[in-house]
Amino acid sequence: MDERIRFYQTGTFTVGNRLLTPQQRSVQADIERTNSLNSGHRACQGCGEALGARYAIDAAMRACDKQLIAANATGCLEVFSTPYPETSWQIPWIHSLFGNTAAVATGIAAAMRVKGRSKVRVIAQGGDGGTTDIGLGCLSGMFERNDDVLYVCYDNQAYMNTGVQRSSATPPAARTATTMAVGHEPGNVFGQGKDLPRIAMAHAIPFVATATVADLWDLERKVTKAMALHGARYIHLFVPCPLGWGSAAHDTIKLARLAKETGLFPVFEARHGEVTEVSKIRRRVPVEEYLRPQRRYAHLFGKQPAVETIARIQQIADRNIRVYGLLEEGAL
Ligand SMILES: Cc1ncc(C[n+]2csc(CCOP(=O)(O)OP(=O)(O)O)c2C)c(N)n1
Ligand code: SF4
Repeated sequence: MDERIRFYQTGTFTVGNRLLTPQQRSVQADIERTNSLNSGHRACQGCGEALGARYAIDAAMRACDKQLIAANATGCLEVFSTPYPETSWQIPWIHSLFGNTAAVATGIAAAMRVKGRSKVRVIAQGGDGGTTDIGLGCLSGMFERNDDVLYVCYDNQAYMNTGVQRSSATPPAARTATTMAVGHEPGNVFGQGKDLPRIAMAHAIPFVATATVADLWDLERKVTKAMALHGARYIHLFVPCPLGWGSAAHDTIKLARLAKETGLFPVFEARHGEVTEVSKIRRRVPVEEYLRPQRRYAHLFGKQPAVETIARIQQIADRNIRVYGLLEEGAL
């Protein structure tokens, strides 16, 4: 009798994969993986962005039979991977300006179409600053025209490459170089920020998904799905940054998992503007568990803990849980 394989048995990319059929195995378990972002780059130890990019781009390469071109916004991913004249990329890759990656990718896709090279697929990628702030106009245009590009945003919640300045994806209360932990309301202000996955969904494009580097199998699956489609597609990937967050390098995966399990970062998939799938929370975690290990929130846990601020952050998580229906039935 076949026995159902449990998540934890396949959650690793080493031993667990052997329990699966070759078709079900992760891209990284495949000896044929491309190593698109090869070793030798200069990312910090424990960089979530480097990890996410490696898995996302290798999955995309497999999905299109290695016929892939990537455009990359200025930012950590570009800087640590490609200090000219060196590069860690093993794929055709172009560095765009900080704000025009989506437009550059659109141009590449158009050129390939004109040349009749319909098998060549295009990815655009950038950080949350390049995506939610300076690149948003080009990205919205790409969505609105339904250009044939998959855009991946690596969200580390600030402008890391230039020294940790606030972006419109920086969460409330977080300390950055421009939202200091001083004054009446230390850290970043409470407010709407920009919820890029929802903004992408408002364009009713064929595919929008969120993912974290805590579940790389899910990331590969979503990239593979996105690559099977044509038109504008968007993946928003949560990538902890030890340097900017003041977290331990070995806590990157743990923090990504806690962001999901608290409800602060909802993991879901949407087609044509409608949510079609959510990753449920298996063990609900109070936000404090996620905030405490990060020095960017240290001011909340001084001699007098900022109980009210923590409660406001908890409200954000609770709202996400309610809006997206994140709690698994019978979750603890
Ligand atoms: C027009 C322009 N303004 C500012 C910069 C300087 N700059 C380069 S990278 C960067 C921050 C990138 O932040 P983000 O997009 O969040 O990516 P991360 O480095 O966090 O991965 C800035 C401000 C630039 N290159 N071009
Ligand atoms: S600053 Fe952050 S995003 Fe940039 S390389 Fe270091 S860990 Fe990665």
